[in-house]
Amino acid sequence: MDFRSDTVTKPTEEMRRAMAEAVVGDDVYGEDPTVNRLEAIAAEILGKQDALFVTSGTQGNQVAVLTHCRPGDEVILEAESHIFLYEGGASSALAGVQTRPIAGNRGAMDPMAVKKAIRGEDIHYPYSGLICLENTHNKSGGKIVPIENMKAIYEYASEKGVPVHLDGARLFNAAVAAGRPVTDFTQYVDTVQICLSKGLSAPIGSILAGSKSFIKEARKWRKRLGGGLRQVGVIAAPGIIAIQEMVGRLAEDHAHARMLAEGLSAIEGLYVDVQGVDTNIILCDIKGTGLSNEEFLDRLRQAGVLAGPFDDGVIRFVTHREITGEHVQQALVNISKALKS
Ligand code: TLP
Repeated sequence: MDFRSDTVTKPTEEMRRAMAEAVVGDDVYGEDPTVNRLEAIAAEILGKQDALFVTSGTQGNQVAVLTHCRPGDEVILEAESHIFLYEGGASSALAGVQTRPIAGNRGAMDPMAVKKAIRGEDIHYPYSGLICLENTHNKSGGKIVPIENMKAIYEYASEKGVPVHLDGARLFNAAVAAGRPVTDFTQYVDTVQICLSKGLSAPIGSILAGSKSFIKEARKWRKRLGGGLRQVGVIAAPGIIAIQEMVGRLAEDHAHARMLAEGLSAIEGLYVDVQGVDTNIILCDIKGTGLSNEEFLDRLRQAGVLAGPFDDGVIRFVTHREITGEHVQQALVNISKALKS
């Protein structure tokens, strides 16, 4: 029972068949019909003019930073965002930008703090090149950043002519849990990256979407990064199934996450803010067990349950397509036993 991440989901049988049967061509020449179809479908679903198939969420975010910014620009982002914490400093290493982290609340930056952080004209200052949002917000436990929050930030940003990019690795989780179309979120950003390879279960790939001119330039950055692939329809084919057929079922993952959160919080020594579980990520405080993260994870592993370290004394559990309701029940029994022994 692997709760480490929704990235562990394997392609479905239908996806494997689609991979085998995909009609392909050389995508660097723009001649792969399957990639072209995926990009058209994704642009339409995300409410943007155009879209680009990229290898990973990290590549999508970094191509966005590279395309929006010039070296020396400043990127305003949430202090625990994936782009800031988990992309190996790529924004500095590749785009040559500096980052301006703003502390958030449940993953949401205060729009007034963002407004204040946007630089005015002064010879000493960097240009504010980009604002990055993340929804759902991973580090705060899969929280949905409210649409009104995105709107307020977008309005300030637009006034100042600063573009807004959304790391929407799990945007469909937010949309499904909020019961809102995904375009309700994307209307308040200029560009968006979504992952096909997380809860949506494709084996690989992300989409970067935005205006026609932005995607034209982004395509060039992807090429510069060595991301211009050839008969890549074989991996775009499962992406089409992911974005067209796998979104609705994310609600199951959210129900399982709730079930797991409730069960974990009933185990002595564990604490979960059950009401705070918006989507498929659970943060479990284990300090009450007196175990270190390593000891705790080791006990779970021996009991057939995998989870991931997150912070000191905090373990992350993620639900996904390969975790059923029975798995959740079984995992709870096993965890409870493992902590008693
Ligand atoms: N997140 C992974 C790890 O990198 C932490 C996970 O298991 O959650 N944005 C967000 C919000 C993400 O959570 C991730 C992956 C990415 C971007 C990067 O996607 P990939 O792994 O495709 O580069």
